[in-house]
Amino acid sequence: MSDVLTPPRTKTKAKTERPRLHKVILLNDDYTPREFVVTVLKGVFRMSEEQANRVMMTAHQRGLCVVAVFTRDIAESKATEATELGHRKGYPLVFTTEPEE
Ligand code: TYC
Repeated sequence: MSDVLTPPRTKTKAKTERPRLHKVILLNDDYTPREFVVTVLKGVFRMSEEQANRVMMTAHQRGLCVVAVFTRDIAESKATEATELGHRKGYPLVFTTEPEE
């Protein structure tokens, strides 16, 4: 009889990890008109007037506000689009992104 052990059979299981979500963050500044920030939030992030007002006022009072979370590509393209709308009008409005923990 042989003493050779057969190695344990290993199975590889494909694990699909959920993509990390990224936050879009609105930064306050002293120059962009409040109404313009609300218009951008409604247009780019599909918010109601009330939601947009709440987010704008939170950023205005606290310095920043998380607008929404998306997959990285969508978060980045929405932040860029919203920031460009402000810059096109000469406003220093900034939307940035950050990965969720
Ligand atoms: N602070 C601006 C003002 O007083 C309004 C504003 C709010 C700008 C939120 C940016 O993210 C912002 N005109």
